[in-house]
Amino acid sequence: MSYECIIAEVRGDGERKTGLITLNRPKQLNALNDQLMDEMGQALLAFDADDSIGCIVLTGSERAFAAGADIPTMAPHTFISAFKSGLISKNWETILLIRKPVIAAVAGFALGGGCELAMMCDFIIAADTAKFGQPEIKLGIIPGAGGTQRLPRAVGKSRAMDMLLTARMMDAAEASTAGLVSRVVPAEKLMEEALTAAETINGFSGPSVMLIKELVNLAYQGPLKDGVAVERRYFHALFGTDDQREGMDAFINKRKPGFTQS
Ligand code: DAK
Repeated sequence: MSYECIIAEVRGDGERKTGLITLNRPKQLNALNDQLMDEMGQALLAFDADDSIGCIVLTGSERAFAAGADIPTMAPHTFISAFKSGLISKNWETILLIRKPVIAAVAGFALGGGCELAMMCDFIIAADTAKFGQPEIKLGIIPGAGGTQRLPRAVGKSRAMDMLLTARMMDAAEASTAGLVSRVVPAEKLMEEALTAAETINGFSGPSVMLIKELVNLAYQGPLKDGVAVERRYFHALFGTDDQREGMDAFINKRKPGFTQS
């Protein structure tokens, strides 16, 4: 299939190969418009369905992974037109349907929807030139593709609030310390590193690889509220144990507790 806003290629010479998708709107710093998102979705689904492909790498240019959703396309929308047309929602989450690992290889800007797209990948390998940010607040909007949800999970609440509220960018070194990216490499080694990681994964059992992806995502995506609700029930349940009575009585009577594991 031929695409205009992306390049889709197969790399590697092992039994299982790597699907490489390169975002390709260099003049707009790979700003994400409908056509690009449609094409990327089609390429991802095609690689996922192809048994000869074990792993997918998603990348941009040296200057930008993606500088966010395409601002001139978004600008004229009203609430009603955005709501009724499902603005951007309709083709943004195809990547979440992909069962094979998707590695983001990020150089340059990964901003707004670009940062969100990288965070929807399974892990991020960053060039030392990478800059991550959620600057939507400067446009009078907020992130719309999971930035307020995935960023705190990746870097913690305080840092996420800082980035989202001040619109400051995080460089590759900080992104690594914060846990947003798995490794930082010299820019000129980015593709080699990402393709080698993909090749390593291609050498393992496909079902194991896919199950690991599914299970890590289960751990990662479980809503905090559900986890806290389960915690609350177990907390209540412990008031049915002898050890709770013993522990609290011991504290109140200033003695050492004798727990009976019951
Ligand atoms: N859209 C369109 N064009 C963009 C762009 C963007 N996001 N970012 C950059 N460009 C274009 C510039 O307009 C410029 O075009 P020409 O003037 O040359 O024609 C060209 O790329 C080069 O940009 P600059 O001249 O500005 O280059 P600099 O090196 O000076 O600055 C920059 C690079 C990345 C710091 C700057 O361009 C910048 O601040 N760009 C905007 C970044 C931004 O605000 N991104 C967030 C956009 S909002 C949703 C899903 C996702 C979203 C929303 C909803 N749903 C699923 C509902 C996402 C929203 C966003 O991402």
